[in-house]
Parts: sequence; structure tokens; C-alpha cells
Amino acid sequence: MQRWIMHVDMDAFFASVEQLDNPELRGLPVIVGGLSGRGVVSTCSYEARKFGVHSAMPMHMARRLCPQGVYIQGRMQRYKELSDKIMDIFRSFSPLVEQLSVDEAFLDVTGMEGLYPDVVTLAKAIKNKIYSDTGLHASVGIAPNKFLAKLASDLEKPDGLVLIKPETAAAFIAPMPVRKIFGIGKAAEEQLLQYGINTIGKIAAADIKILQKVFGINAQTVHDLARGIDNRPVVNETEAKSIGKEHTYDKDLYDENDLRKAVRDLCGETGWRLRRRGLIGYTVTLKVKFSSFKTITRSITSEMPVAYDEEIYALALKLLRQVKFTEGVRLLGVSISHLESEDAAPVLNFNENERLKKRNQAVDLLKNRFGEGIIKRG
Ligand code: TTP
Ligand code: MG
Repeated sequence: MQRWIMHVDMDAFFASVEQLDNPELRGLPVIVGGLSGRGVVSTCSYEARKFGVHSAMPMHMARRLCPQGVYIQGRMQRYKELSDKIMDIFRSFSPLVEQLSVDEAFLDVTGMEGLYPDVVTLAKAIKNKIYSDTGLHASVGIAPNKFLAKLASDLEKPDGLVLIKPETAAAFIAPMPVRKIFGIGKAAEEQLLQYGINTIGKIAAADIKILQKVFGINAQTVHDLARGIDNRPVVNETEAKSIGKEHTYDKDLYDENDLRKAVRDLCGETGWRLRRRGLIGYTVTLKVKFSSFKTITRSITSEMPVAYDEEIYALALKLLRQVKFTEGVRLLGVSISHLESEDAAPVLNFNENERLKKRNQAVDLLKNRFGEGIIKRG
């Protein structure tokens, strides 16, 4: 049976919600983001994009490019409320929904053409349902896999609908720039250029040895993507709200070095569990139960998603330093929350993260094979 994956992404989400709730803003350049001195643009309406304003741009630059814009601080709670509603709509169409971020998800709709004349009709039904229930527009990509579906949803934004058929997929993506493959950032793009590789098609045709020089252990994945191949399943995401590990010690811990070492082990186990489920997280929580059974927790949230042991440990260590130790420690726990699918991460940053990734993968392989007791960091 032909596999069909849909990627649905709301158009200018936060800005569209503002225009929805405040009709006088419709048709105007609306910019949502941090309005303080160092604030950045979260997003902006398509009217504002014509002025060159875009996400992550410093707010002062946006004001310079678009002085007539309407600037809004944003209302996360309202966006979340609509996001939940939209995700529920997705779940009413498919039992297999993977939420990637506040405004986008993959839907596995394999076999559902039976209920509709074809997948395009199904996509239109989803778009219409979103619009009639919320008043918001979405763009949809339909393709045989996640990579192509996500790429497709972006091609005709806003209010887009793009179908990539399996038999024409490779030829369709061949002329596109290499950056269209998620994870290929500026650094990798420049390296590829040294080998004369400037399109997805040229990656597809490249010698795997050259790709290994640029992408290391990711070479095969990139090569597959460039040929339109991606077998990653759509996973019903993050039923678990947090993932972690805690441990009660036989003897209470007093020594600072012992505490650090214990926390490091817990981070390793947490990271492994996280990665095994293909997740990333933003918030790290440290739990400490003292000899007296008094228990405290401390949390820290990172701007960037974390998944590697070292990243989790770096945050946990900051938390550990905030705790005042006036008695022994019975139990320590490390957990990570605000979970998302790893596919949601903006960039894997092949070059920069290669070292961490390699080390973590080697450890994961052993743990998966022999159980998590096998490796403790020295
Ligand atoms: P996106 O889907 O990336 O952007 P968008 O929906 O605003 O626009 P597009 O039509 O191109 O999809 O992100 C969804 C929301 O996430 C966006 O409305 C605001 C928020 N966001 C940030 O807060 N900061 C960012 O840097 C980005 C990219 C998004
Ligand atoms: Mg969007």
C-alpha cells in the first residue's frame, strides 16, 4: 500500500491569531515578538514579510524595515489554546499524529484515501475543517514520507497545498538548494560547495565517500534524503510529559564530588532514554531528597533543545550549584520535560554537533545492546 504522510503547518501562526482576534489588524503588517530592547521577532504576518521582516530578527531592525507595522508582545496562552484545538482536529482525521511544534504536525494518512476520493481531497477537508473551526489558514504538504511532506508544505505558503508523488519525487527535489534538507546549515553548505555540490540532485549523485567527509556518520541519511528516501515513522508523540531517572543511595551522599558524579550518571541515563524515543527537551529538573526527607526541585529551561548527556549535565550542574547542602542526600533525580520530537529541532548542525553525537551514539549502542548499567562516565 502506498504510504502517505501529511505535514500541516499554520500560516504566520501567532500573527494570524492576532488578526483573527482583532479584525482591525487584518491586511496590516503585524509583528509579534519581544518588544523590549533586545527582543526578537517571533513571527510576522505575510503583509510584514514583504518588508523583509522575519522570525528571529532583532525587533529594532524590524521597526526600521517596517515602521508602519503593528507591534504586539504576544499571548502565548491564546496561541496554545488554538494549537490544542488544531491538534485535536488532526487527531479526528488520523490516529497517527506527531506534533512537531505549536503549529505543525505530521499525520500518517496511509490507507485513508479509501474514505476520500484521493489524498488531495483529504488534505482539502483538513484545511477546511481548520478554517471553519478556528478561522485560521494552514499549508499542507502530502508526500510518501516525512522529509518530502515537510518540504512540500512550505512551497506554496500561505494557504498552500502541494502533493509530491513517489514516482516524481527525486526529480522534483533535484534542482533545489542543499539547505532544503533539514540539518544542512551554512557550514555544511560551504563544504559541499567545495566539491561542486550545490543542489539536492548533486548530493543524490555524489560519491558516498565525499558525503562522509562532510556529514560523517550522517552521510547515508543525507544521501537517502537527497534521493527522496526517508523511512522514519510518524510516532504518536510524547505521551510522556517528562523523562528521567532517580536513584535512592544506599548511603547518604555528603561529598560534593560524589554528588556531581551521581548527577552525571543520572543525566546519562536520562539522555539515553530521551534519545531512544527520538525526543528532545527544553527543561531540566533536578530533584534532591535530603536525609530528613525534605525534598526540593530546581528547574532550568534552555533556549535550544537538548538531547545529549553533556548538554543535560551542563544544565543539571547549574541547578546543583543553586542547592544549599546542609545535610546528607538520600535521593537524586534528573528529568527533562517540554519534550518534542527530535524532528522538530531546527537544525542538527551536523558539523558542530558531530563530536557529541558520535560519542552519544556509541554509548547508546552499547546501552541498547547490554542494558543501561553497562556504561558510566569516568
Ligand atoms: P513557524 O511555523 O515557523 O512560522 P509561522 O507559522 O509564523 O509562519 P509560516 O507561515 O512560515 O509557517 O512557527 C510557528 C510559530 O512559532 C510562529 O507563529 C511563532 C513561533 N516562533 C517563534 O516564536 N520564534 C521563531 O523563531 C519561530 C520560527 C517561530
Ligand atoms: Mg507555521
